[in-house]
This record gives sequence, C-alpha cells and structure tokens, in this order.
Amino acid sequence: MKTQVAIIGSGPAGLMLGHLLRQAGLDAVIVERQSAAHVLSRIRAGVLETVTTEILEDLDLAERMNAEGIPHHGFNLADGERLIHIDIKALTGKHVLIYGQTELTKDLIDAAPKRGLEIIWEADAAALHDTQSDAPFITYTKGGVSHQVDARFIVGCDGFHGASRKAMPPCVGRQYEKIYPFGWLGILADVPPCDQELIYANHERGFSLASMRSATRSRYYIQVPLGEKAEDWPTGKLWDEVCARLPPAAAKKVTRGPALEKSIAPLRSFVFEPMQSGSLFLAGDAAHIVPPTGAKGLNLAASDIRYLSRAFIAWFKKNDQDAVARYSEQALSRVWKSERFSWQLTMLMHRFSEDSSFDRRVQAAELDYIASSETARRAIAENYVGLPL
Ligand code: RFL
Ligand code: PHB
Repeated sequence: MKTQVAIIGSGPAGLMLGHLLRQAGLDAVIVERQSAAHVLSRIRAGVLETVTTEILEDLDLAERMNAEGIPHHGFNLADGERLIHIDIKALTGKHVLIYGQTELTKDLIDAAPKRGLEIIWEADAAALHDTQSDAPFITYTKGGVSHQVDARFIVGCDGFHGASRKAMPPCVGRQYEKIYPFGWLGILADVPPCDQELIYANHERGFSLASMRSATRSRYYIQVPLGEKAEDWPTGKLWDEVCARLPPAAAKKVTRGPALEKSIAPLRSFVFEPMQSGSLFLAGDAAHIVPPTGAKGLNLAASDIRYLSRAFIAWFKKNDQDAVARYSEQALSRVWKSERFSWQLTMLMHRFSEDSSFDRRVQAAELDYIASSETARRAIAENYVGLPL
C-alpha cells in the first residue's frame, strides 16, 4: 500500500491528523494495534480547550459535541474547607468544554469511512523503516500476514509506550522526565456530579478531583501511593475517601453508585526532543506526557496536530518546506509551557510524603495568595483555557 502520510496510532492525535489531511485532499492511512472497541473503551480526558474543539468544528464533526458537551466557565481549587473559585470566563473571556475523550474519539472513528480515512485495526508488530530517507515505510502483521505501507512521511501518534519514539535515531534525541511518587485512582459512575464545576482539592489525606462527563455521569479521582492497585479499593471505600477529601459542602452532595470503570494512572512529566528527525514525526503522548492535573494531555495532542497538519498541507500543496522544518520547535514551545503549568498545579494540589513542614506552609501560602490575588487567578485561568497557538 502507498500513501502520503502513514500514521501509527488511532488515538485522538492520529485521528485528528488523518481527518485534517483527508479534508485537504491528501492521502493518509492509520495503523492501530488495538481493535476499535478497545480504543473506544478507554476512559481518559474530559476537559477540552478551544484548540481541540476548533479542530472538530473545522472538520464539520462538532454536531454531537456541541449538543452534548457542557461549557464550563470556571473551576475551583479547594484548600481543606476553603473553596477558591477560578472564574475563567471573567478572567479570560473564554471557557472549556466538558466532553469525554471517548466521545470525541468515537465521532472521529465513525466519520472515517465516509471521509476516506483508512484505519487498519489490530495491526501487530508495527515497525518503522528508512525513517531518515525520503521513502520511509511501515511494516506490520495482521492475521499472521505481513503488510507494508510506503509513505513520504511517517507520524508516530502511538502514545507513550508506542514504537515510534524508539525508532528515533539514538544520536538525535534527548528526554526530560519527572516521575511523581503517586498515581490517580479514578472512578466513573452514572450519578449526578456533586457540583456544577470541577473541584481540585488539596486535603491532608491527599489530592482529590470531582469531575464529570454529563449531568448524569461523574468522574472522581483520588491521589494514591505508587504500587496500589484498583482491586485494593472496593467501591464503598473509594467513595468514603472521595468524600473525606472534598470540602464538606461538596462532600455532602456526592451521590454514590456502582463503578462503571475504576483504574489507576501513574503521574509523569516527560518530553522527548526533537519531535522530528528525517521523515519521522512525533505527536501527542508519543512525544510528551503531562500529569493530568492541568487537563492538558489531549489538548497538547491537538495543538501538535494543528501545527503538523498545516505543515504537511503546505508541503504537499504549495511545495513549501519551511513549516515542516519548523514543526518541532513550534510544537515544543507550547509543550513546555503546558509542562510547566501541569507541574505547577500538581505540586500545588498534591500531598508529598517527604514534604517538610516548610514545604507544606509554602503550599498553603501559595493557595492563600491565589485566593487573594486576581492576577494570580488570571495566570491560572489563562493557562487552564489554553495558551494561544
Ligand atoms: P493515545 O490516546 O495514547 O493513543 C495512542 C494510540 O496508539 C496505539 N498504539 C499503537 N498502534 C500501533 N502500533 C503500536 N506499536 C502502537 N502502540 C500504541 C494505541 O493503542 C492508541 O490507540 O495518544 P494520543 O493520541 O497522543 O492522545 C493523548 C491523550 O490520550 C492523553 O494525552 C490524554 O488522555 C491525557 N489526559 C487528559 N488530557 C486532557 O487534555 N484533558 C484531560 O482532562 C485529561 N485527563 C488524561 C486525563 C489521561 C489520563 N490517563 C489515563 C493517563 C485523565 C487521565 C486519568
Ligand atoms: C476528567 O474528568 O477525567 C479530568 C478532568 C480534569 C482533569 C483531569 C481529568 O484535570
């Protein structure tokens, strides 16, 4: 098979890129290791910035998102019993949209056949070849049969554990990493949310987050030490812990229910530089990871794809090579600002077992400063809604 852009991975990054290229009349093929059902069963992000919603709008695939998504004009930071409201609408004039990554992925997958975007599901052992030449190719096996996709460019949208980053020539890359000593245990349940807005709570028992997917579906997270397993947390015990950590007014309004999904995600900050070498490009989680505290991961994948799709369209349609050459530098500039914000919010809102009493007092002072300073709240709001492209 021959195409212009071969994409590895059918998460949000690969799907958005494939659709934007097809819309411009370019050929693209996606090679995905999992089945469509598996990809659609993963519960992940819930907060979309304008950079992400605008891609769906531009693709004319925003109908369900606009009907079912919930605009949020603010969110809350809790410090024990105190609630600090971040009025993102008043501070920035913008908002974020509550719409699950699962739903966005579904909209993109459902539209693929009629837009001529081929997705090869259950493709095993994807391997990248000749990535430093003008004729790179991917090989994979499906049902025991070997296949090859020849392309002008390969884009690794295969997430943190994918094959693409490992295919970068060893001499070109540098990675930056920070591992946090805890994970987030999440529960999804068909119960109404405890508040109209999200609450990120710093509590002496550890961080918790009250989030939602809709007026009838809630998502809660609690900070747990590394090494704990979701099975160690019977649902009743998890609800007790969520309620113990949220401010009392919100805790009283928590409705408990059976878990539709329960899982633990480790927290990590990670950047691989550069995001391009020869004919191989990285986008989304394949190149960078942020801890979920800032709700940035999916939105960063969207900004990478905005830059990269524009660059490929300029290359193929106008023979303009500049944007492709600038992609890595352009994307990394936004990536590092989101890394900084996600790290800052993570450090502010979590409890660290090795914290000295001094560290904890500094954390409390910072929350106090945010509560008293509109300037501090505006800086948080500006980053939360997403910095300009
Ligand atoms: P994905 O979604 O991981 O997709 C990668 C795809 O590549 C496939 N793959 C391969 N295919 C072929 N061959 C191989 N060798 C392959 N290896 C892997 C995989 O099967 C998969 O389909 O990466 P992508 O597209 O870059 O998207 C990134 C986002 O998924 C991620 O950043 C967000 O989910 C992060 N995130 C959040 N982001 C936000 O913007 N807002 C949020 O509110 C938010 N909340 C979250 C989150 C992530 C979380 N977890 C579970 C880590 C909450 C959580 C709990
Ligand atoms: C979620 O609803 O899954 C969610 C919301 C906000 C975050 C992270 C996750 O910062």
